[in-house]
Amino acid sequence: MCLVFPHRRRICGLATGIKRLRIGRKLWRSSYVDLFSALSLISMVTALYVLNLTLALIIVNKEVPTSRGMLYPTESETREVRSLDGIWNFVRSDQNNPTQGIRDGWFNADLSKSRPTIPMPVPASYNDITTEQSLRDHVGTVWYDRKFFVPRSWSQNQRVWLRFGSVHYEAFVWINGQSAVKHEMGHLPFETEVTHILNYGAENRITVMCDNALIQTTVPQGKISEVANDGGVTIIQSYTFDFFNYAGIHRSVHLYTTPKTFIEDVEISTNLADDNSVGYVDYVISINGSAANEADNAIYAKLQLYNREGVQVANATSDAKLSGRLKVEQAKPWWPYLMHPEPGYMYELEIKLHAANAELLDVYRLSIGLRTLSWTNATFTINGKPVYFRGFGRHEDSDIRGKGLDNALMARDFNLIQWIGANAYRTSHYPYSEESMQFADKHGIMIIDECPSVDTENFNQALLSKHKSSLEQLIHRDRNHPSVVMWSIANEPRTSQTNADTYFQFVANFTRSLDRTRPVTAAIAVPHADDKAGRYLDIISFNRYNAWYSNTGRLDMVTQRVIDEAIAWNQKYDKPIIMSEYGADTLEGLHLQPAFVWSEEFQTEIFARHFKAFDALRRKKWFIGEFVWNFADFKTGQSYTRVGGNKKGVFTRARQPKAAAHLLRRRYFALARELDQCSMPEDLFTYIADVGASVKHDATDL
Ligand code: BDP
Repeated sequence: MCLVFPHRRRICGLATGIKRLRIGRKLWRSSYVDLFSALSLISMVTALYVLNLTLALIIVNKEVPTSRGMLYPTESETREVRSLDGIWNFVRSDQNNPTQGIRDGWFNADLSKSRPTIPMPVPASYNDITTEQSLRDHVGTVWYDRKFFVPRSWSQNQRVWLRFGSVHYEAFVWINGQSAVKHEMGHLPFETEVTHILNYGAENRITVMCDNALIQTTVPQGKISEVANDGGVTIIQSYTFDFFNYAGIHRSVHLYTTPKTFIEDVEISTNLADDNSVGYVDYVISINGSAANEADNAIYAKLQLYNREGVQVANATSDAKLSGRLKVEQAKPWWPYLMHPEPGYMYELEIKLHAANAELLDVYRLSIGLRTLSWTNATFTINGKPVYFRGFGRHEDSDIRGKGLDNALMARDFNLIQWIGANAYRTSHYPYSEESMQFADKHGIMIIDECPSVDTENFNQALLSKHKSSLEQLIHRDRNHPSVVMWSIANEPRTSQTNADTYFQFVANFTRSLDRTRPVTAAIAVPHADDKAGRYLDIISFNRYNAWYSNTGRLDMVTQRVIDEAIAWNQKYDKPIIMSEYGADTLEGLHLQPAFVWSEEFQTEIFARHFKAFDALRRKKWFIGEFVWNFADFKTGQSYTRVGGNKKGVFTRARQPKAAAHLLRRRYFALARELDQCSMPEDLFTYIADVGASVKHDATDL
C-alpha cells in the first residue's frame, strides 16, 4: 500500500506490477505443457466462458463523483487571473523506479536539488521537445516545478484557486511541498483552492508529477509489459489506438481569485419559440462560500444579457434558488457556419451575485448562444432546420508541441475549416481545449464532443466508473457551449464482446441522465451484425475504410459497400446514421496516375467514390452526415504501416492542403449551397476556358 496516496494503488502498482508480471510468467511456463492437453483446453474455454458470464453479471451501475466549479477563469470586477504558463523545470523519473520521487520527497524542495533539471515549456507535450529518444518514449512519471510570486493584496478577503486545463494522464500537485490536488484523466480540467497554502507577498513553488502510464482500467486503456532488451529488461507501453500517447502539462495553468462567496458554477440551457424570434435562457447558478451558508435564501443574482453590439437585450433577477429564465425578444439564434449569413452569434451573459443587503459579491461573464436541438429516428434539426453534417475527425496534434495548446495553430485550423466549408468536427478521440470550444462557438462549427474512451474492451467495473467519470467531467465542462450538439461516448469500442451490452447501456443512460438536450452517439467499427451497443444510442456513427484497410486499392469497391452498410445500420436500429470516418493515407507530393495507394490521386479518388455513396444516401433522409478521417496528418506510435505518422490528413501536419482538400472544398460548399443557399467563395473554381455553360468555372455555375 502506498502511504503518500493511499487511495491510488496504480503508482505503487507500477513498481510492483513488474514483479507481478514476473511471477505470472513463471507460472505460465511451468504449466504450459499441461495447457496443451485437450482436457485442459476444454476446461479453460469453459472457465473463460463462465468468467465472462460472471463478469457480465457483476458490472453494476455505481455512482461516480461529480465535478464542481471549474468555470473558465476570466477576469472581472471581482476576480483576477494569473497565468503560470512559461518555462518550467523538468525531470524524468527512472523508468524502473517511477515512485522514487515520492519516496524521496522531491516536492519538498526545488527539483534541481534532487536531480539535474531541463527547461520545459508549459503548455506542451514533453515528448518531442528534446532530441532524446528516452524522453520521447518514456513510460511512467515525470516531474515539473517552477516558482511564482503571489501579490500581498491577494491575502485579503478573497480566495485563490489553482486550475489546470489538462495534464495527461494523471497529475499529482504540491504547493510549497504540501499536497494540493490529484487528478486522473487526460484532456480535462481540474482545480483546487490554494488560499491556505500560499505565501502572500512572497515566493511560492509549484511541483507537478505527471504519470502517462495507461493500463486496463484507465481511459483510454493500454498495457504495460516488461520486455527483454539489449541492456536487460525495459518497460513497454502498448495501446491499440494509433495516435501517439503524448503526455505532460498540455494546457494552461492558472491561478485565479474569487471573492469569499462566489459564483461557483452556472448551467444554462436555451430554447427558441417556434418561429425562432423569441429566445429563452434557463439558468441555474451554484455558489460557494460562507455567505451562502449563513443567509441561504437572501442571496440573489442579477443577470443581464448583452448582444454583440453590447446592447442589453434581457435582464432578470433570480429566484431564491438562484435559478430562473431570461426572455430574449427578437432573438438572434446561433446558427452553424454557412447555414445563415450571421453564424455563431454569441451573447454575453453577465451574472452579478448580491448579498441580502444588496452588496455586490461576485461578477462572472459567460458567452452563450441561443439555439434549440431536436432529433427523431430520421432527422437532426437545429432551430427547426434539418442539419447535414460535413466535417472531419481531428486530433490535437502538431510538430514539436504534440498535444500542447497552441493559439496560433488553433486559429489556423479554424481558418482552414472555414476555407474548406466544413460545418462540424468530432473531437476524436478525447476532449479538446476549452479555448477551441470557445472558437467553435464563435465560428458556428458544430462539435460532436467525444470522451477519451478509445477501442474500449475487457469491460470491467473499474473501467466503467472511470468511463462514466470522463463523461461527467466532459459534460460538466462543455454543457454551456452552443457548438456542442452531440456527445460521443466512445470511438471504436469492441461492442461485439459479451459485456458490451450492459456496459454501454450504463454509459449511454448515464450520459443522458446528465444532459437530455443533446443526442448520444458512438463511432462504431464492428460489423453491424455483431454490434451490441447501437440500441442504446440516439444516432449511429460508423467508421469504415473501404479500399484502404479492406480491399486495399480497389476504388471499385467503395460506393456500393458504403451505401449497403449505412442501410444495414439503419435497418438494424432505425436511427439516423453518420459516416464518422473514411479515408486513405496520402503522402504529400506523391503523384501516381492511375491512382495508386498513398498517392494524392488515390485520396482524391477515394473521396469522390464516397461522395457518390453519400449523395445516394442523402436521398434517404436518415443519413445525416459525412466526416473525413482526418483533418491533418498526425503522429502515431512506431509501426511499419505508418511513414512518420498517420497520413490520412486532408491537410499536412504543417496545415497546408493536399490535392484532395480542393475537391473536398468544392463538395462542402456545393452541399452548403444546395442545402442552405449560402453564397460561394470567389476562388472556388479556377477559370478554365470560355467554352459555354457545360464547363463549370465559377461559383455562379453551381
Ligand atoms: C480508425 C480509428 C482512428 C485511426 C484510423 C486509421 O478510429 O483513430 O487513426 O482508424 O487507422 O479505426 O487511420
